[in-house]
Amino acid sequence: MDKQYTITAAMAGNPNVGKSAVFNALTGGRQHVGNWPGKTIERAEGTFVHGDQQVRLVDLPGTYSLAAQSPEEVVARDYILSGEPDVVVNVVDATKLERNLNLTLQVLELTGKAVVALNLMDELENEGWEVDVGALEAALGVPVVPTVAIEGRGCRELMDEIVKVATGQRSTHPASVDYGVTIDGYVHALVADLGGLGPVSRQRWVALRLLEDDPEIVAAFATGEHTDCLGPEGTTHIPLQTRQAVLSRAVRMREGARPDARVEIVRRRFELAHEITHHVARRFRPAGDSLTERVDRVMTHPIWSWPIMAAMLLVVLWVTIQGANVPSGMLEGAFGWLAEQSRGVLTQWKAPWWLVGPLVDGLLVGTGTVIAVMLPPMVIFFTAFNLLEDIGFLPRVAFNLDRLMRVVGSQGKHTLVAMMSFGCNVTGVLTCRIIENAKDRIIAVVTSPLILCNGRFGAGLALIILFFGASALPVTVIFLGISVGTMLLTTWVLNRIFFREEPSGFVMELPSYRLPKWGQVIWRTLVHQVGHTMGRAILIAAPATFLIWLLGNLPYGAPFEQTAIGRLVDGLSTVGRPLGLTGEMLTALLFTLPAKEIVVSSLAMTYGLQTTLAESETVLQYLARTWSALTAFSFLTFYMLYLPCLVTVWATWRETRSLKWTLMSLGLPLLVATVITFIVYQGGRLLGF
Ligand SMILES: Nc1nc2c(ncn2[C@@H]2O[C@H](COP(=O)(O)OP(=O)(O)OP(=O)(O)O)[C@@H](O)[C@H]2O)c(=O)[nH]1
Ligand SMILES: [Mg+2]
Repeated sequence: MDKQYTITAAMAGNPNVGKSAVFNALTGGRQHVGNWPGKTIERAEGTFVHGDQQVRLVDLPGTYSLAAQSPEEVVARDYILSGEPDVVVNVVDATKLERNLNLTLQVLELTGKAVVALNLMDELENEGWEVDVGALEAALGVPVVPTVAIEGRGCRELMDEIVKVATGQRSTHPASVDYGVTIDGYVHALVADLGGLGPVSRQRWVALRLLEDDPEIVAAFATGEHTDCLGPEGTTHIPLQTRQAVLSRAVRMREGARPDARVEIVRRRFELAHEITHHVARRFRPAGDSLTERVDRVMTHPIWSWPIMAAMLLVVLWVTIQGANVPSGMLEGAFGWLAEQSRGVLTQWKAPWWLVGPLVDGLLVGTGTVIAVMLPPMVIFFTAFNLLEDIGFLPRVAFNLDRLMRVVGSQGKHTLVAMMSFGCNVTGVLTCRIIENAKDRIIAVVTSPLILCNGRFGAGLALIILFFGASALPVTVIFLGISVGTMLLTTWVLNRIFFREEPSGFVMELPSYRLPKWGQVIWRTLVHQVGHTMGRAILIAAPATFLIWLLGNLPYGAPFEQTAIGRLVDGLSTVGRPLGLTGEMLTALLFTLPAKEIVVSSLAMTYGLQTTLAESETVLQYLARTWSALTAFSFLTFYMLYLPCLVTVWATWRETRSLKWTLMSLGLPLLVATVITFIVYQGGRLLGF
């Protein structure tokens, strides 16, 4: 049967209430779920079948309101208003009902085709509260389904209500806010003027927004500019004169209104949310000081938070470094054995040199080395990191990082971008969208690549462990410091030199601490981080190492210096000398541009082509033996900071559409890398390292 998506449902709700968790539970999707607000930045789609209905579900970014103040709010509201969704699934955090209902009431003002998923019911109970679901349903006039998204509780019922509301089998009577006689009078008058503009509920909504001086709607009326919120046709079918007449009438009303119309609209809505909550929620166990509050007194303390965060970081890194050694050694042994066996077999079969070389020395040894040195530390580090994310530590780190960002003249949303960039610079660059101020956005985009992403950190950590052994822990901390430090410094410099505008503020909510969900943690670690990074390391490394091998062996039989790689190494060695970098290192870094993860195998190749190794020694072991600490440190400094990977460059271009800024996002990290490596190397030499 040709399956058609008969129903489209959109998720809406405050940040961090479990929208993506509900989405995943309903669709079997794998959207990022974690304990901090602001994870979902783009629309994501999934489907499920319920009875004989196909439902297309759209996950949206979280938003506290539907006022067009920030881009996330606009994404959510434009989509709800675009006319595409047949029903809105409003996910509500039951433990913060009053604040969440403020959004619910705004949604109901837009559409009566809504279902409320009252999520986090388990936490509500733990906190000693209960909600009378029937009474809430009666007060809101739309179905309310209690859910525990992470356990899949309430999903069937939710699907049921989604389908019923969308198909009209269940009629709704959405609650509406009583704005008082004055404002209601204005709204009525404006609705009469707005006759041609879609259904009455939409007219009423537009009238209220005009009274609130909503920038998007006002612009649409003033200039005829298209906006999804006014439906597919926008205002184009209303003559300009009529539009402007409506607008000036609304302005007159707004200016004449006492009390202020904008304040009154918000106040009345809050009042209703408060009333409903008061009516339906009841505490059944006396309040204690919550654990979250007690822990946060220390975690967000201006002084104590720093040593505690440092201690947590040190513990995670220590466990990673200590734990990685044994499995790394075992894997290395296993791959070494495999390579020897394969070489033996291939030689026995009289396979030609051009097959044995790339297959065994390139592919097998290369891939084996990458897996052996990178896999163990990454699995341990990311498991620990994801546990901290699930418990809810990231927003606290962001909260403290925000203090530093303020010092350098950036703050708020840039902090969130920086947090995202730690995962992946591409995501970081995409997150910059939420920054409204164009100049702040550019600064955030071009400084993102200075932050160590998963890939660079994974590969870098493996190399640090290899080169620094017992001192790996302090060295790792220094590199994290260099990364964050250079990001803060360049932000400060850019803020000082180029731009002098007020940065945008941002409120990041500190969610309650939660017990980690192991399934979620393991999935994110293995698939999103380790799988993704190792996948790139192996998939891109294979052709890259093959290419290096080929270019390093042609013409066949020629001495290394006369091959293409040999010439490249020779040429680059002069360039790298002041930074303590050899031609081999720079050649390897050149081949590492597509994906930072492949540095390990590129390095093994550029050195492996020409080095005579001791008995049963791998190239990396050889490097660890022959490189001085200063050489290794200089190389890693340059590697961690130099150019962003190609995907990040592409994302930067897509987001800025500006050649200048794309080049800047290449040039800035390169400049910073060169300067810092120069200081490190020359300083180290002066100090006698
Ligand atoms: N205990 C409990 N935790 C939940 C429940 N639903 C979600 N969570 C947790 O709440 C946190 C937030 O969930 P998400 O699904 O990422 O929230 P979101 O609304 O999509 O967040 P943003 O995309 O950042 O706006 C995660 O740590 C989830 O594991 C629930 O019903 N019970
Ligand atoms: Mg989400």
